[in-house]
Amino acid sequence: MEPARIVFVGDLHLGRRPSALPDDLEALGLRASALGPAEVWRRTVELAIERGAHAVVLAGDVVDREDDRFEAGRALRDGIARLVDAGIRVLAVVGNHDVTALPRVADAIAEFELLGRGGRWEAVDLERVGVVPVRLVGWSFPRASVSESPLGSLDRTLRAADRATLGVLHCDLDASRSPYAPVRSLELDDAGFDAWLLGHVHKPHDLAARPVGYLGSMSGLDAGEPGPRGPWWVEVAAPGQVMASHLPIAPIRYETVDCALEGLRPGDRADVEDDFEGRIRTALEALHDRLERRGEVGPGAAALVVARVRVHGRPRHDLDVRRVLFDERFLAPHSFGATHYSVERVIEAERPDLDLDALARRIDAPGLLARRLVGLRDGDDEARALLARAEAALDAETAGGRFALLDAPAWKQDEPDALVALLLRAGLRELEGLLAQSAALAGEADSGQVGAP
Ligand SMILES: [Mn+2]
Repeated sequence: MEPARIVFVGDLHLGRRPSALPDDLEALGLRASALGPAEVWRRTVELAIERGAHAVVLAGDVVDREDDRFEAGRALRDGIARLVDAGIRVLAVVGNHDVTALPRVADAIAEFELLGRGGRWEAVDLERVGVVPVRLVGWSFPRASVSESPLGSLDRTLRAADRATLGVLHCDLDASRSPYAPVRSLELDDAGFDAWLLGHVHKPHDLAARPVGYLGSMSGLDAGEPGPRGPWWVEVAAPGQVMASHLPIAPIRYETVDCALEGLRPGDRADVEDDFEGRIRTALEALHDRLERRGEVGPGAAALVVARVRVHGRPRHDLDVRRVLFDERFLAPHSFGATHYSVERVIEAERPDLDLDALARRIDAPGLLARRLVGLRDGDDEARALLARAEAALDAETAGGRFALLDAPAWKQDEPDALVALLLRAGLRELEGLLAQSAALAGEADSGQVGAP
Protein backbone atom coordinates (compact mmCIF):
# COMPACT_ATOMS: atom_id res chain seq x y z
CA MET A 1 0.00 0.00 0.00
CA GLU A 2 1.20 3.51 -0.66
CA PRO A 3 1.52 5.96 2.24
CA ALA A 4 -1.27 8.42 2.95
CA ARG A 5 -0.33 11.94 1.80
CA ILE A 6 -1.86 14.83 3.74
CA VAL A 7 -1.18 18.57 3.51
CA PHE A 8 -1.55 20.30 6.89
CA VAL A 9 -2.28 24.01 6.87
CA GLY A 10 -1.53 26.18 9.92
CA ASP A 11 -2.85 29.67 10.66
CA LEU A 12 -3.73 31.27 7.32
CA HIS A 13 -5.52 34.41 8.54
CA LEU A 14 -7.02 35.11 5.13
CA GLY A 15 -7.81 38.82 4.98
CA ARG A 16 -4.67 40.02 6.75
CA ARG A 17 -2.01 41.94 4.89
CA PRO A 18 1.73 41.53 5.40
CA SER A 19 3.27 44.62 7.02
CA ALA A 20 6.46 46.62 6.42
CA LEU A 21 6.27 46.33 2.64
CA PRO A 22 8.67 48.65 0.76
CA ASP A 23 7.18 51.83 -0.73
CA ASP A 24 8.41 51.00 -4.22
CA LEU A 25 6.80 47.57 -4.38
CA GLU A 26 5.47 48.08 -7.90
CA ALA A 27 8.89 49.14 -9.20
CA LEU A 28 10.12 45.73 -8.07
CA GLY A 29 7.37 44.07 -10.10
CA LEU A 30 5.53 42.93 -6.96
CA ARG A 31 1.92 43.38 -5.84
CA ALA A 32 0.83 43.42 -2.18
CA SER A 33 -2.12 41.15 -3.00
CA ALA A 34 0.26 38.49 -4.38
CA LEU A 35 2.35 38.44 -1.19
CA GLY A 36 -0.30 37.69 1.42
CA PRO A 37 -2.16 34.66 2.81
CA ALA A 38 -4.49 34.31 -0.21
CA GLU A 39 -1.47 33.65 -2.46
CA VAL A 40 0.08 31.05 -0.15
CA TRP A 41 -3.34 29.34 0.00
CA ARG A 42 -3.53 29.35 -3.81
CA ARG A 43 -0.03 27.83 -4.01
CA THR A 44 -0.95 25.21 -1.40
CA VAL A 45 -3.99 24.15 -3.41
CA GLU A 46 -1.95 23.82 -6.62
CA LEU A 47 0.78 21.91 -4.85
CA ALA A 48 -1.69 19.49 -3.22
CA ILE A 49 -3.17 18.75 -6.64
CA GLU A 50 0.22 18.43 -8.42
CA ARG A 51 1.69 16.12 -5.80
CA GLY A 52 -1.42 13.99 -5.49
CA ALA A 53 -2.37 14.65 -1.87
CA HIS A 54 -5.23 12.56 -0.47
CA ALA A 55 -6.41 15.25 1.93
CA VAL A 56 -5.84 18.86 2.98
CA VAL A 57 -6.40 19.62 6.66
CA LEU A 58 -6.70 23.15 8.08
CA ALA A 59 -5.86 23.71 11.76
CA GLY A 60 -8.00 26.80 12.42
CA ASP A 61 -7.69 30.60 12.14
CA VAL A 62 -8.23 30.24 8.41
CA VAL A 63 -10.20 33.48 8.16
CA ASP A 64 -8.91 36.43 10.18
CA ARG A 65 -12.03 38.46 10.94
CA GLU A 66 -15.76 38.21 10.46
CA ASP A 67 -15.91 41.36 8.35
CA ASP A 68 -13.28 39.90 6.00
CA ARG A 69 -15.50 36.99 5.19
CA PHE A 70 -16.49 38.12 1.69
CA GLU A 71 -13.04 38.55 0.17
CA ALA A 72 -11.35 35.95 2.37
CA GLY A 73 -14.32 33.61 2.08
CA ARG A 74 -14.15 33.71 -1.70
CA ALA A 75 -10.45 32.78 -1.77
CA LEU A 76 -11.16 29.94 0.66
CA ARG A 77 -14.19 28.63 -1.26
CA ASP A 78 -12.34 28.79 -4.61
CA GLY A 79 -9.49 26.70 -3.21
CA ILE A 80 -11.80 24.16 -1.58
CA ALA A 81 -13.74 23.78 -4.85
CA ARG A 82 -10.49 23.14 -6.78
CA LEU A 83 -9.39 20.50 -4.26
CA VAL A 84 -12.78 18.78 -4.16
CA ASP A 85 -12.86 18.68 -7.98
CA ALA A 86 -9.47 16.96 -7.89
CA GLY A 87 -10.85 14.29 -5.54
CA ILE A 88 -8.97 15.61 -2.47
CA ARG A 89 -10.79 15.65 0.87
CA VAL A 90 -10.75 18.99 2.71
CA LEU A 91 -11.15 19.02 6.49
CA ALA A 92 -10.74 21.69 9.16
CA VAL A 93 -11.01 22.46 12.84
CA VAL A 94 -12.23 25.90 13.91
CA GLY A 95 -9.85 28.32 15.66
CA ASN A 96 -10.59 31.27 17.91
CA HIS A 97 -10.67 33.63 14.91
CA ASP A 98 -13.18 31.81 12.71
CA VAL A 99 -15.91 30.54 15.06
CA THR A 100 -18.66 31.75 12.74
CA ALA A 101 -16.85 32.15 9.41
CA LEU A 102 -15.68 28.54 9.06
CA PRO A 103 -19.00 26.82 9.99
CA ARG A 104 -20.68 29.15 7.47
CA VAL A 105 -18.33 27.95 4.70
CA ALA A 106 -18.91 24.35 5.79
CA ASP A 107 -22.66 24.86 5.58
CA ALA A 108 -22.30 26.26 2.06
CA ILE A 109 -19.95 23.56 0.70
CA ALA A 110 -21.13 20.03 1.50
CA GLU A 111 -17.72 18.46 0.76
CA PHE A 112 -15.90 20.73 3.23
CA GLU A 113 -15.76 18.73 6.48
CA LEU A 114 -15.58 20.41 9.90
CA LEU A 115 -14.05 18.24 12.60
CA GLY A 116 -15.36 18.43 16.15
CA ARG A 117 -17.99 21.08 15.52
CA GLY A 118 -19.36 22.81 18.61
CA GLY A 119 -16.43 21.71 20.80
CA ARG A 120 -17.18 17.97 20.66
CA TRP A 121 -14.29 15.68 19.70
CA GLU A 122 -14.82 13.80 16.47
CA ALA A 123 -12.96 11.05 14.59
CA VAL A 124 -12.90 10.76 10.79
CA ASP A 125 -11.23 7.94 8.85
CA LEU A 126 -9.41 8.64 5.61
CA GLU A 127 -9.73 5.47 3.57
CA ARG A 128 -8.90 4.86 -0.04
CA VAL A 129 -8.14 1.66 -1.94
CA GLY A 130 -4.41 0.94 -1.97
CA VAL A 131 -3.60 3.72 0.51
CA VAL A 132 -2.61 3.39 4.18
CA PRO A 133 -5.71 4.33 6.24
CA VAL A 134 -5.44 7.19 8.71
CA ARG A 135 -7.72 8.43 11.47
CA LEU A 136 -8.03 12.15 12.16
CA VAL A 137 -9.34 13.25 15.55
CA GLY A 138 -10.23 16.92 15.96
CA TRP A 139 -11.97 19.51 18.10
CA SER A 140 -13.33 22.92 17.03
CA PHE A 141 -13.72 26.14 19.01
CA PRO A 142 -17.43 26.51 19.88
CA ARG A 143 -16.88 30.22 20.76
CA ALA A 144 -14.01 32.72 20.47
CA SER A 145 -12.75 32.13 23.98
CA VAL A 146 -12.29 28.80 25.78
CA SER A 147 -10.36 28.82 29.05
CA GLU A 148 -10.30 25.10 29.85
CA SER A 149 -8.33 22.38 28.08
CA PRO A 150 -10.26 20.56 25.33
CA LEU A 151 -8.20 17.45 26.19
CA GLY A 152 -10.27 17.17 29.38
CA SER A 153 -13.21 15.92 27.31
CA LEU A 154 -11.23 13.72 24.89
CA ASP A 155 -12.65 10.20 24.74
CA ARG A 156 -9.62 7.86 24.66
CA THR A 157 -11.56 5.31 22.62
CA LEU A 158 -11.37 7.69 19.62
CA ARG A 159 -7.81 6.49 19.14
CA ALA A 160 -7.77 3.80 16.45
CA ALA A 161 -6.34 0.37 17.28
CA ASP A 162 -5.59 -0.63 13.69
CA ARG A 163 -4.27 2.56 12.07
CA ALA A 164 -2.33 5.75 12.76
CA THR A 165 -4.31 8.40 14.68
CA LEU A 166 -3.46 12.06 14.04
CA GLY A 167 -4.83 14.78 16.36
CA VAL A 168 -5.80 18.17 14.90
CA LEU A 169 -6.39 21.05 17.27
CA HIS A 170 -6.22 24.82 17.56
CA CYS A 171 -4.94 25.51 21.08
CA ASP A 172 -2.49 27.38 23.32
CA LEU A 173 0.23 24.94 24.31
CA ASP A 174 1.64 25.16 27.84
CA ALA A 175 0.02 28.55 28.57
CA SER A 176 -2.21 27.60 31.49
CA ARG A 177 -4.17 30.85 31.86
CA SER A 178 -4.79 31.37 28.16
CA PRO A 179 -8.36 32.02 26.94
CA TYR A 180 -7.50 30.11 23.73
CA ALA A 181 -7.91 26.47 24.73
CA PRO A 182 -4.91 25.97 27.03
CA VAL A 183 -3.39 22.52 26.65
CA ARG A 184 -0.40 20.93 28.38
CA SER A 185 2.14 18.96 26.32
CA LEU A 186 1.71 16.13 28.79
CA GLU A 187 -1.99 15.86 27.92
CA LEU A 188 -1.12 15.42 24.24
CA ASP A 189 1.42 12.72 25.05
CA ASP A 190 -1.10 10.94 27.31
CA ALA A 191 -3.60 10.61 24.44
CA GLY A 192 -1.23 8.11 22.79
CA PHE A 193 -1.78 9.47 19.25
CA ASP A 194 0.83 9.10 16.48
CA ALA A 195 0.96 12.86 15.86
CA TRP A 196 -0.58 16.18 16.92
CA LEU A 197 -0.77 18.95 14.33
CA LEU A 198 -1.62 22.22 16.04
CA GLY A 199 -2.76 25.71 15.09
CA HIS A 200 -2.59 29.06 16.95
CA VAL A 201 1.06 30.03 17.59
CA HIS A 202 2.67 31.35 14.41
CA LYS A 203 6.19 30.05 14.98
CA PRO A 204 6.41 26.50 13.59
CA HIS A 205 7.87 23.65 15.61
CA ASP A 206 10.33 21.22 14.02
CA LEU A 207 7.67 18.67 13.12
CA ALA A 208 10.18 16.85 10.90
CA ALA A 209 12.04 15.88 14.07
CA ARG A 210 8.85 14.93 15.99
CA PRO A 211 5.30 15.32 14.62
CA VAL A 212 3.83 16.95 17.71
CA GLY A 213 3.50 20.72 17.80
CA TYR A 214 2.64 23.88 15.93
CA LEU A 215 2.39 23.97 12.16
CA GLY A 216 3.09 27.72 12.34
CA SER A 217 1.50 30.47 10.27
CA MET A 218 1.29 29.99 6.51
CA SER A 219 2.83 33.39 5.82
CA GLY A 220 4.82 35.77 8.00
CA LEU A 221 2.88 38.99 8.51
CA ASP A 222 5.46 41.15 10.31
CA ALA A 223 9.09 41.22 11.40
CA GLY A 224 8.12 39.34 14.56
CA GLU A 225 7.54 36.23 12.41
CA PRO A 226 10.95 35.46 10.89
CA GLY A 227 11.94 32.28 9.10
CA PRO A 228 10.36 29.90 6.59
CA ARG A 229 6.56 29.71 6.37
CA GLY A 230 4.16 27.43 4.55
CA PRO A 231 2.16 24.20 4.87
CA TRP A 232 3.46 20.78 5.96
CA TRP A 233 3.54 17.67 3.79
CA VAL A 234 2.79 14.64 5.93
CA GLU A 235 3.18 11.01 4.83
CA VAL A 236 1.83 8.19 6.97
CA ALA A 237 3.27 4.75 6.19
CA ALA A 238 1.96 2.92 9.28
CA PRO A 239 1.11 3.60 12.94
CA GLY A 240 4.14 5.31 14.46
CA GLN A 241 5.51 6.18 11.01
CA VAL A 242 4.51 9.77 10.41
CA MET A 243 6.98 11.84 8.36
CA ALA A 244 6.45 15.60 8.15
CA SER A 245 8.32 18.03 5.91
CA HIS A 246 7.90 21.80 5.74
CA LEU A 247 7.05 23.42 2.40
CA PRO A 248 8.34 27.02 2.65
CA ILE A 249 6.21 28.40 -0.20
CA ALA A 250 5.09 31.72 1.33
CA PRO A 251 5.82 34.54 -1.15
CA ILE A 252 7.06 36.86 1.59
CA ARG A 253 9.62 36.18 4.28
CA TYR A 254 10.90 38.15 7.27
CA GLU A 255 14.48 37.86 8.49
CA THR A 256 17.00 39.59 10.73
CA VAL A 257 20.56 40.10 9.47
CA ASP A 258 23.59 41.16 11.50
CA CYS A 259 25.90 43.96 10.46
CA ALA A 260 29.12 45.04 12.22
CA LEU A 261 29.88 48.75 12.56
CA GLU A 262 33.57 48.46 13.47
CA GLY A 263 35.83 50.46 11.18
CA LEU A 264 33.00 52.31 9.48
CA ARG A 265 34.62 54.71 7.03
CA PRO A 266 34.82 58.24 8.49
CA GLY A 267 33.76 61.13 6.32
CA ASP A 268 30.67 63.08 5.43
CA ARG A 269 27.15 61.76 5.50
CA ALA A 270 27.32 60.33 1.98
CA ASP A 271 30.51 58.38 2.80
CA VAL A 272 28.96 56.88 5.91
CA GLU A 273 25.81 55.96 4.00
CA ASP A 274 27.81 54.32 1.21
CA ASP A 275 29.90 52.27 3.59
CA PHE A 276 26.88 51.23 5.68
CA GLU A 277 24.82 50.35 2.62
CA GLY A 278 27.69 48.24 1.27
CA ARG A 279 27.86 46.31 4.53
CA ILE A 280 24.10 45.72 4.47
CA ARG A 281 24.30 44.50 0.87
CA THR A 282 27.03 42.03 1.85
CA ALA A 283 24.89 40.74 4.73
CA LEU A 284 21.83 40.40 2.49
CA GLU A 285 23.86 38.62 -0.17
CA ALA A 286 25.03 36.06 2.41
CA LEU A 287 21.41 35.59 3.52
CA HIS A 288 20.32 35.14 -0.10
CA ASP A 289 22.99 32.48 -0.73
CA ARG A 290 21.81 30.57 2.32
CA LEU A 291 18.10 30.77 1.40
CA GLU A 292 18.75 29.93 -2.25
CA ARG A 293 20.73 26.82 -1.35
CA ARG A 294 17.74 25.62 0.67
CA GLY A 295 15.31 26.47 -2.13
CA GLU A 296 13.47 28.91 0.11
CA VAL A 297 13.57 31.86 -2.30
CA GLY A 298 12.75 32.12 -6.00
CA PRO A 299 9.82 30.84 -8.08
CA GLY A 300 7.18 29.18 -5.90
CA ALA A 301 8.95 30.36 -2.72
CA ALA A 302 9.75 33.83 -1.31
CA ALA A 303 9.86 36.67 -3.86
CA LEU A 304 10.36 39.37 -1.22
CA VAL A 305 12.49 39.14 1.92
CA VAL A 306 11.88 41.93 4.43
CA ALA A 307 15.01 42.22 6.54
CA ARG A 308 15.59 43.85 9.89
CA VAL A 309 19.23 44.91 10.18
CA ARG A 310 20.77 44.45 13.63
CA VAL A 311 23.97 46.45 14.05
CA HIS A 312 26.76 45.43 16.37
CA GLY A 313 29.57 47.40 17.90
CA ARG A 314 30.35 51.05 18.22
CA PRO A 315 31.32 53.07 15.18
CA ARG A 316 34.10 55.50 16.01
CA HIS A 317 31.83 58.44 15.34
CA ASP A 318 29.68 60.93 17.15
CA LEU A 319 25.95 60.74 17.78
CA ASP A 320 25.07 62.46 14.49
CA VAL A 321 26.58 59.60 12.53
CA ARG A 322 24.57 57.15 14.59
CA ARG A 323 21.45 59.10 13.63
CA VAL A 324 22.38 58.63 9.96
CA LEU A 325 22.56 54.87 10.47
CA PHE A 326 19.17 54.68 12.12
CA ASP A 327 17.50 56.86 9.50
CA GLU A 328 16.50 53.98 7.23
CA ARG A 329 15.05 56.16 4.51
CA PHE A 330 18.26 56.05 2.48
CA LEU A 331 18.26 52.26 2.37
CA ALA A 332 17.02 51.08 -1.03
CA PRO A 333 15.93 47.49 -1.77
CA HIS A 334 18.51 45.06 -3.17
CA SER A 335 17.73 42.40 -5.76
CA PHE A 336 19.56 39.15 -6.36
CA GLY A 337 18.13 37.42 -9.40
CA ALA A 338 14.35 37.46 -9.05
CA THR A 339 14.41 37.82 -5.26
CA HIS A 340 14.06 41.25 -3.68
CA TYR A 341 15.33 42.30 -0.26
CA SER A 342 14.07 45.39 1.55
CA VAL A 343 15.27 46.80 4.86
CA GLU A 344 12.45 47.03 7.38
CA ARG A 345 14.52 48.93 9.92
CA VAL A 346 17.85 49.16 11.65
CA ILE A 347 18.04 48.08 15.27
CA GLU A 348 20.86 47.86 17.74
CA ALA A 349 22.02 44.58 19.21
CA GLU A 350 22.04 44.48 22.98
CA ARG A 351 25.06 46.10 24.49
CA PRO A 352 26.84 43.62 26.75
CA ASP A 353 29.71 46.09 27.13
CA LEU A 354 27.56 48.55 29.10
CA ASP A 355 28.14 47.80 32.79
CA LEU A 356 24.66 48.56 34.12
CA ASP A 357 25.53 47.83 37.76
CA ALA A 358 28.44 50.28 37.72
CA LEU A 359 26.41 52.90 35.88
CA ALA A 360 23.54 52.52 38.39
CA ARG A 361 25.81 53.94 41.12
CA ARG A 362 26.19 57.25 39.29
CA ILE A 363 24.19 60.24 40.54
CA ASP A 364 23.18 61.77 37.22
CA ALA A 365 20.57 61.13 34.52
CA PRO A 366 22.33 58.06 33.02
CA GLY A 367 22.68 56.68 36.58
CA LEU A 368 18.94 57.10 37.21
CA LEU A 369 18.07 55.34 33.96
CA ALA A 370 20.61 52.57 34.65
CA ARG A 371 19.00 51.94 38.08
CA ARG A 372 15.61 51.54 36.41
CA LEU A 373 17.09 49.11 33.87
CA VAL A 374 18.75 47.08 36.63
CA GLY A 375 15.32 46.85 38.31
CA LEU A 376 13.77 45.73 35.04
CA ARG A 377 16.50 43.12 34.52
CA ASP A 378 16.19 41.81 38.09
CA GLY A 379 12.39 42.06 38.24
CA ASP A 380 11.73 44.46 41.14
CA ASP A 381 8.25 45.81 42.08
CA GLU A 382 8.62 48.94 40.00
CA ALA A 383 9.57 46.79 37.01
CA ARG A 384 6.45 44.63 37.45
CA ALA A 385 4.26 47.74 37.31
CA LEU A 386 6.12 48.92 34.20
CA LEU A 387 5.67 45.51 32.54
CA ALA A 388 1.94 45.53 33.25
CA ARG A 389 1.64 48.99 31.65
CA ALA A 390 3.70 47.93 28.62
CA GLU A 391 1.64 44.78 28.18
CA ALA A 392 -1.60 46.77 28.32
CA ALA A 393 -0.23 49.26 25.78
CA LEU A 394 0.81 46.48 23.39
CA ASP A 395 -2.56 44.76 23.81
CA ALA A 396 -4.32 48.03 22.96
CA GLU A 397 -2.18 48.37 19.82
CA THR A 398 -2.93 44.85 18.64
CA ALA A 399 -6.63 45.01 19.53
CA GLY A 400 -6.93 48.08 17.30
CA GLY A 401 -5.69 45.97 14.42
CA ARG A 402 -3.24 48.65 13.37
CA PHE A 403 -0.41 46.16 13.35
CA ALA A 404 -0.55 42.72 11.81
CA LEU A 405 0.34 40.90 15.00
CA LEU A 406 -1.00 37.64 16.36
CA ASP A 407 -4.15 37.18 18.36
CA ALA A 408 -1.77 37.04 21.29
CA PRO A 409 1.43 38.96 20.50
CA ALA A 410 4.61 37.04 19.73
CA TRP A 411 6.47 38.25 22.80
CA LYS A 412 3.81 36.71 24.99
CA GLN A 413 3.54 33.41 23.21
CA ASP A 414 7.08 32.43 22.50
CA GLU A 415 9.07 33.55 25.50
CA PRO A 416 7.77 35.20 28.67
CA ASP A 417 11.00 37.21 28.98
CA ALA A 418 10.67 38.72 25.53
CA LEU A 419 8.82 41.79 26.79
CA VAL A 420 11.58 42.43 29.34
CA ALA A 421 14.16 42.05 26.54
CA LEU A 422 12.18 44.46 24.35
CA LEU A 423 12.05 47.13 27.09
CA LEU A 424 15.69 46.57 28.03
CA ARG A 425 16.79 47.05 24.44
CA ALA A 426 14.87 50.31 24.17
CA GLY A 427 16.26 51.43 27.53
CA LEU A 428 19.85 50.58 26.64
CA ARG A 429 19.58 52.50 23.39
CA GLU A 430 18.31 55.49 25.36
CA LEU A 431 21.06 55.09 27.95
CA GLU A 432 23.71 55.05 25.27
CA GLY A 433 22.35 58.31 23.91
CA LEU A 434 22.42 59.88 27.38
CA LEU A 435 26.00 58.71 27.93
CA ALA A 436 27.11 60.19 24.61
CA GLN A 437 25.42 63.48 25.53
CA SER A 438 26.97 63.67 28.97
CA ALA A 439 30.39 62.82 27.48
CA ALA A 440 29.94 65.66 24.99
CA LEU A 441 28.96 68.04 27.80
CA ALA A 442 31.97 66.96 29.85
CA GLY A 443 34.14 67.63 26.79
CA GLU A 444 32.76 71.14 26.51
CA ALA A 445 33.32 71.75 30.19
CA ASP A 446 36.93 70.62 29.84
CA SER A 447 37.60 72.87 26.90
CA GLY A 448 36.17 75.79 28.90
CA GLN A 449 38.83 75.32 31.52
CA VAL A 450 41.94 75.68 29.43
CA GLY A 451 45.03 75.67 31.54
CA ALA A 452 43.34 74.05 34.53
CA PRO A 453 45.14 70.94 35.86
MN1 LIG B 1 -5.55 31.38 17.06
